[in-house]
Amino acid sequence: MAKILPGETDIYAITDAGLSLGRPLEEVVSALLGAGVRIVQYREKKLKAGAMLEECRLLRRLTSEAGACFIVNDHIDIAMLVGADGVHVGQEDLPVPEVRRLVGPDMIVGLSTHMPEHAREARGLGADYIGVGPIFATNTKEDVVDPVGYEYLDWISRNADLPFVAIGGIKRHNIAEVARHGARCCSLVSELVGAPDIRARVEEVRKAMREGLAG
Ligand code: 3NM
Repeated sequence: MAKILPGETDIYAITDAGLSLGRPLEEVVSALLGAGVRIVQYREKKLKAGAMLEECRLLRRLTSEAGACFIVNDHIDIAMLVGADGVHVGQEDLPVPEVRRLVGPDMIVGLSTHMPEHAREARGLGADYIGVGPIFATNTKEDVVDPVGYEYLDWISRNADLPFVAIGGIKRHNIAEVARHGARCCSLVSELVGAPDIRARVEEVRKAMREGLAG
């Protein structure tokens, strides 16, 4: 078990089998962890619950061995069954207070937010961190809201009362700019799991982010 929040680390990786160039989940996540990624979220929309449970058991083992934090998207039951470090929900999923009632005080609860109003509510609802996005257009998430651009990110950088992770369309060519707008932690899906050499891609992304943070 490793409870690591956005802000305590720079990269927050999210799985997506459909973007992983046909490679098995174990290979993809092992590469991410081998590259030093310290938060991994399991986010798969197309599998049945039984198959998800098996995959989450595997990721719990891999992340524990690596001392990394393991978050499950949406599926509170599976997160609890495998002893994940946290769960992540969206605005239209189970409300955070109900999630908290289920998972108890210790599990991390993350909430996707898309506007200052969502962010202002998040802490009172009991969220431990928020996602801020989509910063740019993305094809990775279905039913995604319009990009929030830098406006919301700039606002959150000045006003955040919770750790936050920027997400949505973040790539190695724009991450320095995202960091300059105040993001200390970025979540990337297609840019990482879709890279032919995941380790090399994580290093590239990290380097670009460091350059952005350095100003
Ligand atoms: N959540 P990519 S955007 C899972 O804005 C997810 O809440 C978002 O994928 C949000 O890095 C997104 O490939 C997908 O653009 C991000």
